[in-house]
Amino acid sequence: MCDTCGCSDGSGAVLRKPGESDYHLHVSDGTHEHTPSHTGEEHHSSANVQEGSHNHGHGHHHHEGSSRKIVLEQDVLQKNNLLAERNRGYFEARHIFALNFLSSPGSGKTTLLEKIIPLLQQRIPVAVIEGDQQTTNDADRIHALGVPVIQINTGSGCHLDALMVNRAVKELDLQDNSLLCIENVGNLVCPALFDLGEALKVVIISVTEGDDKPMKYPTMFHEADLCILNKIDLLPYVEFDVAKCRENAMRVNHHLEWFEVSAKTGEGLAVWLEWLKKRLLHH
Ligand SMILES: Nc1nc2c(ncn2[C@@H]2O[C@H](COP(=O)(O)OP(=O)(O)O)[C@@H](O)[C@H]2O)c(=O)[nH]1
Ligand SMILES: [Mg+2]
Repeated sequence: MCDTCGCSDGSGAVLRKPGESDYHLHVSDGTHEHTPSHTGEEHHSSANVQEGSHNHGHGHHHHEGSSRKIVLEQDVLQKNNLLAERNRGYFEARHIFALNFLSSPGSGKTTLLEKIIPLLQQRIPVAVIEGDQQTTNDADRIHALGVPVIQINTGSGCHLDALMVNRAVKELDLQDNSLLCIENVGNLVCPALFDLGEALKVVIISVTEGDDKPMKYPTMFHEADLCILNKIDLLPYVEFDVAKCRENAMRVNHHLEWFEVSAKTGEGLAVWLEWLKKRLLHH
């Protein structure tokens, strides 16, 4: 149970592969089999938490609910962080450079991957993990490029977590000295909190979303290593102040690398790819 956002945990997620309709693997950390009573208690507690924190008429319950919520939230994130570090160690040992792509739905994560993978593939093997609540649509799009890809369907979950990535990586035949692109579930809130073991977090915003997003969702921009402003081909048609958006993003995180691109026309991609190639060399 994710008390951060109220969605279900990794145990609800399913791995799927494009073109393999029989392939269907449930993500589980095994604790359900070994400690059923404990797990049940946890779920029971979380239900109480929700009830307590929404029931403002009962002050005592509300207080009790809030304090339990903090404990559970720390527990969930701490467990995730431990597994994320294991993923990171595995990636480092095999020289796999992992990028975690984060954005609202529709900012252009998949389009960007479709554009850059054919260019990167000439230099480095690429594999992709796709995250969405339902469908293998994005994995199908990546599969068409001929690179290894696996889809994680999170069901009601609104983010990927380290366990899902850990399981997905075991199902992908990753090569040493390769690039792993992880497309997170479209959401600017919860995915920011869940370390997957990636080398870099890449946040994408598009010019149709409004230039105030870094101020409204500071955690995401604070956690990100680089920000890609996408759909700059649409700038003549929308009200979007690029300088203001960048300034807002930098205010939240002054280490943030900033790139402006159009995944549709390819404008700006060369600059970003040059930067990425340098990072790959030093990896
Ligand atoms: N005009 C324009 N449209 C884009 C661009 N990048 C993506 N799109 C469109 O935005 C929509 C969502 O893109 P998608 O890659 O599926 O977004 P995702 O949900 O973040 O993976 C699609 O209709 C894309 O064709 C871009 O640079 N310019
Ligand atoms: Mg997508």
